[in-house]
Amino acid sequence: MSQPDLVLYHSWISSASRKVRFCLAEKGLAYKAVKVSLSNFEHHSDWYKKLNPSGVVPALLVDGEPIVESNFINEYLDDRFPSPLLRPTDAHALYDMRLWSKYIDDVCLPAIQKHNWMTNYHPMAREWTDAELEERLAAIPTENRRHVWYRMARDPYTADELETALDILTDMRDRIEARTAAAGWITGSAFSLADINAAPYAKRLEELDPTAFDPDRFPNAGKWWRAVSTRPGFVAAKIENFVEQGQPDYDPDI
Ligand SMILES: N[C@@H](CCC(=O)N[C@@H](CS)C(=O)NCC(=O)O)C(=O)O
Repeated sequence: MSQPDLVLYHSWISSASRKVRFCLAEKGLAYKAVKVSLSNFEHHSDWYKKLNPSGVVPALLVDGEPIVESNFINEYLDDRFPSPLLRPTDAHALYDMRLWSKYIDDVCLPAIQKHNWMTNYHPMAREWTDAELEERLAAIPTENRRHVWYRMARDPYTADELETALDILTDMRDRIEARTAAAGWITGSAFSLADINAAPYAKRLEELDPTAFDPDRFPNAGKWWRAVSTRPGFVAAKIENFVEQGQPDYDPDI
């Protein structure tokens, strides 16, 4: 069977996009990457909301059909292209992989977002006039993200909120330290989507706290992070420094 046509609408610095790039690379799948500029609000444009009605990246077109939600995209890829298999076959381990991936999306994403958005979007959004703000908010399809963009413009995250967010990511590291004690991977006995889905968060945590994966203090998590971040798939996915990769002129061929 020939490979379907895959087009990934993504942002280099988006953790959810990074998860999908990592999965595509691990599977050796060829795809076209289309950059969606978040600072130019391309993700809130009508054409993009037809691909992802939530107005967030990523979206993957499979033979022209959009699929969304990075956890589900990665599972879809594993269903459709099972070699190499990236999910455990044991029912309980599979359940655990899904629970972990939901935790990453529900808990770690909003935490990382606080730091990323204060760096990237608050300096721009605070300059908007009330009329500009109203126009921007009107294009955002979900209440949750309207609220976050409002906060970027008028009510930035406080030092306490940023500290709590970092604590959440540090707790993720502690969970990884405990989970990897048995077999070196987050779920079950092999590298899986659980590891892929956590990797962009580990990368960003290490940038915010360079000691986060210190192998002397966190031997299991340190070893795990070295194993994950040196995989050819991780390197091919270009999960790189957030600030450098967030520059408008960063757009290498993938
Ligand atoms: N649950 C979604 C989250 C997607 C998401 O939040 N994407 C972020 C980047 S990591 C985004 O598009 N942010 C821009 C915005 O909300 O305006 C997924 O996993 O695909």
